[in-house]
Parts: sequence; C-alpha cells; structure tokens
Amino acid sequence: MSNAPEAAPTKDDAAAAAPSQPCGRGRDLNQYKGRLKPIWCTGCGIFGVLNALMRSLCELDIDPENLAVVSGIGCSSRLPGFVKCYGYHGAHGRALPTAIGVKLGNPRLTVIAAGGDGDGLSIGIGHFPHAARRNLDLTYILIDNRIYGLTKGQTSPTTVEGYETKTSPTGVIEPPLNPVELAIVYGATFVARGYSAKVKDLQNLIMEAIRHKGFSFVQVISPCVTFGKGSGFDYFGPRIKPMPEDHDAGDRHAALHLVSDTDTLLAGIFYRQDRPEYVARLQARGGARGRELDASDPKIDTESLITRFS
Ligand SMILES: Cc1ncc(C[n+]2csc(CCOP(=O)(O)OP(=O)(O)O)c2C)c(N)n1
Ligand code: SF4
Repeated sequence: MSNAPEAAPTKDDAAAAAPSQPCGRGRDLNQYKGRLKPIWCTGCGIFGVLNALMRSLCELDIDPENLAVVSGIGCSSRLPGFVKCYGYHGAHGRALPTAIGVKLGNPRLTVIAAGGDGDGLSIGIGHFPHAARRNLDLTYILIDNRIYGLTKGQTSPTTVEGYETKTSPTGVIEPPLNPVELAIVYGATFVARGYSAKVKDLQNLIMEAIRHKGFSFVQVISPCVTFGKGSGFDYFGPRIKPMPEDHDAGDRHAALHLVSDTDTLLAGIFYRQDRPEYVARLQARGGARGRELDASDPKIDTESLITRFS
C-alpha cells in the first residue's frame, strides 16, 4: 500500500479537507491526513494515538515527503493508511524489520513503526530485542490494548492474569509481559509510556521520541472499547499516573524499579541514553549500507519502483 504525498486527489481527500487547524511553523494538521478515513470503532483509543502522532509531526515540521510510517497487521496497524506519508501496512509482526529496511535504504527519512501488542510481542517479538540493541534511529509506537482487537478479542502477551477472553475462558494463566521493562533490558535508548486518552501528553512523548537519535520505544495504553471488557477508559483512567518529577531518566536501575510496579501505570519517559545510532556507526566504519541512495543513479530505477508499489 502506498499513500505517497504526490498521489492524485480523490473524493476522500475532499472529504478530509476539514476546517484549517494551524500547527507547527505555518503548517496545518490537515496536511498530515491521509486519503483514507479511519475505520476504527467509535471511541477506540487508537484515534488518540493518530491524533497525537499527526500533531507531533506537524509541530516538528516533518514534511510528509520525508516520512515513512510502517506497521504490521491489526487494528492499530491500520494507522499508516490514515497519515499522509510513505505508508506500508505490511505483514503481521513485521513492522520492525520493515522499518529497519526503510531506514537503511534512506537514512534521511523519519521512520515510525506502529502496531499492536499482539503484532509486536507475540509473532513479532523476535525482532524487538535486535531492533533495540541495534539502535537505528527510528520510533516504535506499540499500541497496547492488551488483547487482539482485529481478530475479535483473543488473549495477547500483555493480557493480565485472570482475564477472560475467547482463548482463555477460565482466565489467563500466565503473567503478562511488561513491554517497557523489555525495551529497557533489550537496550532501547529511549523508553516511554503514554495513554491514548491524554493526547497532549502523548504528543509530547512522541515528539521527544522522534527527536531522540536512536531506537525510541513508546508503549501507548490504548483501550479497545469493543472487545476489552472491563479494561476500557474507566479501568485505565485512575491507574495512569504521571512520572515522579524527581525521576532521573538516565538512571537505568531507577527506571527498572519504577516499571516493575505494575499496579500503577506511570506515564512519561522512563529511560533515555545517549549512544551513537547505527547508521552513524556504520558510516564511520565505511560500511556500504547506510549510505544515502543517489536517485539519479541510472542503476536505481526509483520511478518504476514507486509505480509498482503504488
Ligand atoms: C501470520 C499471521 N498470523 C495471524 C494473523 C491473524 N491476526 C491478524 S491481526 C492479529 C492480532 C491483532 O492484535 P494486535 O496486534 O494486538 O492488534 P490490535 O488489533 O489489537 O490493534 C492476528 C493474530 C495474521 N493476519 N497473520
Ligand atoms: S476492535 Fe477494538 S482495537 Fe479494534 S478498532 Fe474496535 S475498539 Fe479499536
């Protein structure tokens, strides 16, 4: 799927042409709306993630032509279709390897990978530690509703113990994974948690994540209002608390201590570390990969590639 910025206007474009919403340096939020309209259930948390992401891109003055948003499969993975960008709605669990390939192919792009807890932590989990330790400069937004939404409410790796789903009719037996804890342990250099109902706070986190030079991980707690029985906004609202002001995000042990409290869901930046990112290290060693592609090179027929994948 491609929703490349230069695509011809369609009826959907016209429908999306909402009243102007100035943001950033002379930009308008509508510049970031894709050709398709979101088809999530009314009230779904993912709307808040999309809103926060588009506002972040606008505030950071990121041109849609320099932006790639890639995903796997799931309700949350539909997100690239609704953003004006080079979008790729790929294979289940493969958001990260795709994002890595895009970034290596053109390191100048801002690359965002997005997907659900099932996509990233079930079938796709093998990619997570390697993306984190590699420290390529990309942002991974894990949209966590604690179940499989698209396939109608099965258990995911973040479903809490005792929770009843179609695949755990007597309640989940295993303890859940803690994605923030994993990201820190795997070596991510920026790790944060946000909440889809707090769009402004989430926007600030996503902006920090994009600004960070290296692998940034943002877990977004995002209720599924259709299949997440008992774990909607009413459940999460009182549990989400702001990060203590005195938390030192450079202190890995303190970050791990805070994230181990699973009764309270702290939102904010848990951990950040300055570590040279992958492409810079590769280029410093004279590596062949990570060089910017020269579009005028006759051996690289970019036009036919764009036509083929449009
Ligand atoms: C290889 C493969 N296996 C299984 C599926 C079926 N499938 C589609 S989405 C999904 C899980 C969706 O859950 P999640 O990633 O958490 O996203 P959500 O829909 O909750 O946003 C599964 C198992 C698939 N599409 N491809
Ligand atoms: S099924 Fe759940 S996650 Fe999917 S769009 Fe509906 S509310 Fe959102």
